[in-house]
Amino acid sequence: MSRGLFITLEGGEGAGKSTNLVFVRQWLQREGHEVVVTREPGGTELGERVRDILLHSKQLHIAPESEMLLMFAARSEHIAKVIRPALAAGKVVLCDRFTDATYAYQGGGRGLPSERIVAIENWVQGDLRPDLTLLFDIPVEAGRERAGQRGEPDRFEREDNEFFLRVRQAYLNRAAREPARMRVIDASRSLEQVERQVTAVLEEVVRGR
Ligand code: Z5A
Repeated sequence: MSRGLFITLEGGEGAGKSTNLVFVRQWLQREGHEVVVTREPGGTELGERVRDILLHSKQLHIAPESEMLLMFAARSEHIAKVIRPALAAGKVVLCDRFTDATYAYQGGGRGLPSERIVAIENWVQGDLRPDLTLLFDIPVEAGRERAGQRGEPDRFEREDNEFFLRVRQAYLNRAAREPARMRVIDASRSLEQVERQVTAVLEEVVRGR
């Protein structure tokens, strides 16, 4: 393999990304791939600090434009230090959220025009795009119910249902425009049924390469 494979996991709150990330990693390792697991915002020292600001600054009002630029600042570091080196070494990069989340949350959720996101995406990423994105889709209420069983909500989790409905729609719109890359998984099903859908996609896309 001359270049590794870049796989991202996306979805609304409580959709099961973190749960399924473990399943995807194990599937890839059984297939003989070397896997680098990472996340956004985060994945580097700078990225994790930015994540802390973005998720846990309870009193700080952050303008949507600043929020988007912070996501891309963290991403730029992540691409340079983690993602590109791993791909160049032929590894599989498995990333919990990437730029589709910016289109969904800062675009759909916060209402920033997608042309601005496109411009910064092109500048920061050059030609780097995920090879495969698994979109874990679940109705907002059901996802929030699953997520709500955890501790105190972060800055995003405190948003209302309308915000998350826009996020979900933005994700689904992107998947409809790029069906080959972005595969929608019905995450409202049982874990076993979700894993079956994920396996089918991995067999088709990863084994098929
Ligand atoms: N963000 C952004 O705004 N812009 C960007 O560009 C980027 C990110 C990159 C951090 O994300 C926040 O950053 C995110 C968007 C923003 N904010 N939000 N909301 P995160 O990924 O770290 O946090 P999260 O979205 O809150 O993830 P999450 O709520 O942990 O969701 P999840 O990982 O998809 O869910 P989970 O932890 O795997 O599962 C939730 C629970 O459901 C858990 O108890 C599971 O055991 C259970 N579960 C999972 N699957 C099932 C099934 N199939 N049946 C029953 N129960 C299940």
